[in-house]
Amino acid sequence: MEANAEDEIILSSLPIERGFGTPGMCLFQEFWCPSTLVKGLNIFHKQFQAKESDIFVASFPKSGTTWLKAITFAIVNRQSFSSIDNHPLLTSNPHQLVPHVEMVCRGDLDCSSIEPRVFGPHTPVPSLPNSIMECNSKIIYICRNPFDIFVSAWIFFDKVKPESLTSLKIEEAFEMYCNGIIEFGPWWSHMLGYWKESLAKPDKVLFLKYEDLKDDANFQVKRIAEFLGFPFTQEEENNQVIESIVKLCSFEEMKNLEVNKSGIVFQSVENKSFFRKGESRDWVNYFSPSMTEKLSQIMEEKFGESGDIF
Ligand code: PAP
Repeated sequence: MEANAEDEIILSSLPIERGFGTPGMCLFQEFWCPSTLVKGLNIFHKQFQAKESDIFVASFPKSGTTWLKAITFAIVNRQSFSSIDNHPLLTSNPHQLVPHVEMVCRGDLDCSSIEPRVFGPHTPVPSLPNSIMECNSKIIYICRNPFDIFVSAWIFFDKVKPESLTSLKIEEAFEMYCNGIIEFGPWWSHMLGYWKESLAKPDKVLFLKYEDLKDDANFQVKRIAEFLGFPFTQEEENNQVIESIVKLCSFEEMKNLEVNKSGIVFQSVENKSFFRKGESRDWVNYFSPSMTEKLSQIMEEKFGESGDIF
């Protein structure tokens, strides 16, 4: 069967909802997938051939993907770009250097032939291709406080949605979020899937938190490099290579680059929309007491038995 015919059959048989920024999302393999990505996801799931050296920067949207893509790219390519002055991150958005793997599979983005290849999936664990799980490729997952994810997502998707789609009021978006209805949601099963995988296979999956990166980026960058098999030498540490990567990838530096003020990725998304505040706990400026109570309850219910995920 041709891919298009197969896509149509899949799409027509799936439940559909509007997303935060997408007119139609399908419940595809138990998560909400923008219908425009079903084709890419299906190809990714069934045909993607991972290489041993591949690195996957996985995340639920708005958890710190852009930041971790930049850090990972800078760590693994530091021998090629030892001079920070002409580093690709100064002239390209991290999403151009570390492509959205579902879009690569859909045929919209090129993937680098340089190894290690670094990709950014938003796909939850159960829908990852077997080839990723069966080889020695590495997955780094970035998780963020669900309160901050909600605010970041509500604001981001409102900016990038098609003009024909009405804006969601915060109460409407919150209701959807609490029901797991958001691009790549439910967010709790996304996080739990990678959390459990990181506990079962600590050499395969590194589970990071946005808040920990904010607290001590130097320590986390060192930890990521060791996990990926690209540890810093003593000489590099003495030469402040870790600090220079942290600075290059910092919110303030990246937000103020010309490419991130004026460029576009994924055909129509402004690079600047990926850099808003870059802070933890901005949610306190948006949540009412009843929203706080409701989301806290959901987190207790979903994560209560999962130890210290938060
Ligand atoms: P994506 O999943 O669509 O790629 P993602 O990068 O995960 O988005 O999320 C963007 C959030 O990361 C924004 O958070 P905010 O809305 O709360 O501000 C953005 O500001 C933040 N962000 C982007 N780059 C950095 C960075 N270098 N350091 C810290 N936070 C960052």
